[in-house]
Amino acid sequence: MKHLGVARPASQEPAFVVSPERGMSHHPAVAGLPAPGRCLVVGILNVTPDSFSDGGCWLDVTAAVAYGHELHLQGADIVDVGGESTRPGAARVDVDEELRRVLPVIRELARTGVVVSVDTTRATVARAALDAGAVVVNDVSGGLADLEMLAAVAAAGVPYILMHSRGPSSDMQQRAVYEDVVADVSAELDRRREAAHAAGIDARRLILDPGLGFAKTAEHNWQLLARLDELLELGAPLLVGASRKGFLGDLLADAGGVARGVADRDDATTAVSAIAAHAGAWGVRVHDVAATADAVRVAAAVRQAASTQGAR
Ligand code: PMM
Repeated sequence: MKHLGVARPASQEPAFVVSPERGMSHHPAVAGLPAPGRCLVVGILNVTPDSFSDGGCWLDVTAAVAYGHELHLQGADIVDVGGESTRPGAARVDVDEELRRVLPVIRELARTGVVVSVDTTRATVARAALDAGAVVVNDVSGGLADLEMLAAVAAAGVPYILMHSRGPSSDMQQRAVYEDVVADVSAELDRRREAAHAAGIDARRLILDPGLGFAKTAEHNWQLLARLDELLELGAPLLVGASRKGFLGDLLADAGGVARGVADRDDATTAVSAIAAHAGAWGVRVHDVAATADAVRVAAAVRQAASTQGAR
């Protein structure tokens, strides 16, 4: 069941960090973004007609802004606004249309104090979104779709979410071939990170994301989740985006093998988020913010208890 929570003021956040000596790292901080000492909740707001889960829901600016505020009140640390669907097979949207969709929403959310990221692969859209008040660029292409992207982010000096993918959504699943998916994704992320550094993006502002579902089969996604510790060895804050994705639908298929519908994958998503947060992820990108806000606090409490093991 959905519920409307009220965002906790910063003063009530558990002000702890986990001892790295006990094998768990501190929750990493990213310069310029909230650092509550737990995994961050990134709420998804797709202003698109065709995203796989919430496509068509928030095309109206007023409705989209109201929903962004709802996500914020439910506990989203960041609201991620996107104007182009990245579902497998999706066609590209015109740049003017992408701008028309996201800018008014970003402007109003930012004006009212919401921390906003823009989910785009285009430098033009990133620049305009930052001008409108966004403070993070989330690029599912990791800088590969638009060769101006890394320089644009470097010039703006804002945090950059660099996600692993292997080319456009239109045919990405054909490229889901790996020797060892975790080692290969780590190596490819590392190379893109080098490119980001070379372009002038500060390491303190770089977040890496394994890109669940992007050129990955269900088994690849499970391997990446099972071995998040190896991805964390890259030494960068890690964002995990499993929300409502197909591999969860497959996992929860009915007796006839029919995948669970997107609207009924939130509990499984929350379970993934708890696991990722416990493993030390910097953030999780989700549709169901209220449940996730609770889950990341549970994970933080367990990490905290682990760090004080033996305390009387
Ligand atoms: N997934 C989608 C879109 N943007 N961004 C990041 N950083 N990581 C993701 O896993 C990711 C993303 C696709 O999901 P959606 O259509 O529900 O937004």
